[in-house]
Amino acid sequence: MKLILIFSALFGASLCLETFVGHQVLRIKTRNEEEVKKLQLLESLEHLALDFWINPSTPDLPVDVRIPANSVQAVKAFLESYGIEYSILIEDLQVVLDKEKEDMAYSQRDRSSDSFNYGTYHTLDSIYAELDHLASEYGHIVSKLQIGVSYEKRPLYVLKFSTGGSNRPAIWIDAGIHSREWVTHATAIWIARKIASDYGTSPSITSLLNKMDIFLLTVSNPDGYVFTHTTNRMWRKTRSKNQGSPCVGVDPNRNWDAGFGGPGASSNPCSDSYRGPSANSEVEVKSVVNFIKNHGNIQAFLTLHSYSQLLMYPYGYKCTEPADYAELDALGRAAASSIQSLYGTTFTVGSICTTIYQASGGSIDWSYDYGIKYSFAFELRDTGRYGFLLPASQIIPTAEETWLGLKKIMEHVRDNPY
Ligand code: BPX
Ligand code: ZN
Repeated sequence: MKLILIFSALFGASLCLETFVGHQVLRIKTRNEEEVKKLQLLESLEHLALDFWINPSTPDLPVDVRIPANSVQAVKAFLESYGIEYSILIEDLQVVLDKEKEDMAYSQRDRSSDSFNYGTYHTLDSIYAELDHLASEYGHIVSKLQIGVSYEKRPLYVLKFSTGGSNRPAIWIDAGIHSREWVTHATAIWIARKIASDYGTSPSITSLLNKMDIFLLTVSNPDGYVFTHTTNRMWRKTRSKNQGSPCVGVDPNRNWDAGFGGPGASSNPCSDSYRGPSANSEVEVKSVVNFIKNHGNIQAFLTLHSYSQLLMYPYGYKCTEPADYAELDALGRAAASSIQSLYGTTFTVGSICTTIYQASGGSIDWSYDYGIKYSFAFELRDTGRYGFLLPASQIIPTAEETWLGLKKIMEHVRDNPY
């Protein structure tokens, strides 16, 4: 009997979940290049197993890092020995994760109706079921397409919003390319319902959809997303096997054919920013590239990440301004002020390289160089209080404000065909 109990305790479903007991998230403020260099040295110490939520790049930007329990003392001693300032963002990550799980369980049990709760986080199956609900409830404008299958053979579904015409100019929106950025999937599905229900009532969306189509990929990295639910909430990459390495996965936002292999991506399969063996090696990336190329008339490419509250345009693989800098910057600022108008949330606007850090192989650099002028990346809430573990109570406010920013960009695209 005892043996059975121990057995089921060891192999029970809940124990497959990686724990983060005693993991701390620190915010480190660097004051000069020298201190940034020290953090980059810290990052290279693999035995510490640090997870940089924000990578060290310039002294202006604070760095957030998750530290496993048994590295916490060493990291603090390191920082203190160099006089580098830090504060504790999260005392014990597992406490925050337990709260998130409890919230999810609570909002899913005993539902008075079986309608989708937009104010909570969902599993992949639940999101996929809601895509079908939307396509049947709004059959006159919403349809579901499959653009490919993931590495682990899950379908990649895109919702198409269209009022007719053949191959109209279109807007692309994706979310969840990084699986741990849960508020992006939640925002995308909220936006799906918003687009569908606003058609015919909102003049702005009605005129947009009378002229253009919208394509929305709510879960760009379904294998990673499932893994964040079953095994490791902090998973970012795809789940593909890497030849000659025990480490799994490629950073799908370093895998696009734009400055591939350049600075701001890793060649180490164990890194969270591993670029992969070649551009488009990840089927999740290749499927989007094929779709965009086959479509032939995509006018905007908008991608949702979290966190940091940024609205960025190219480039990331280099630090020079794009040809359309003036227009993109002005439009980005207009979108940021629309976002701010609702709840006061402030977004910083600029190129990837000047705003967050140099990063090669990113999706919007590829889309821009491919000829899609209106290419933007959003980094949604927050600025680090909860980071990737944004409380579910902030999903709807986040979606509402993000929608205002997206709408501002989409209206500009509608009115400025090129
Ligand atoms: C976003 C778009 C293009 C290039 C880089 C980014 C930043 C993004 C990344 O490293 O891919 C940051 C993030 O969303 O993954 C995580 N974060 O900083 O919170
Ligand atoms: Zn991301």
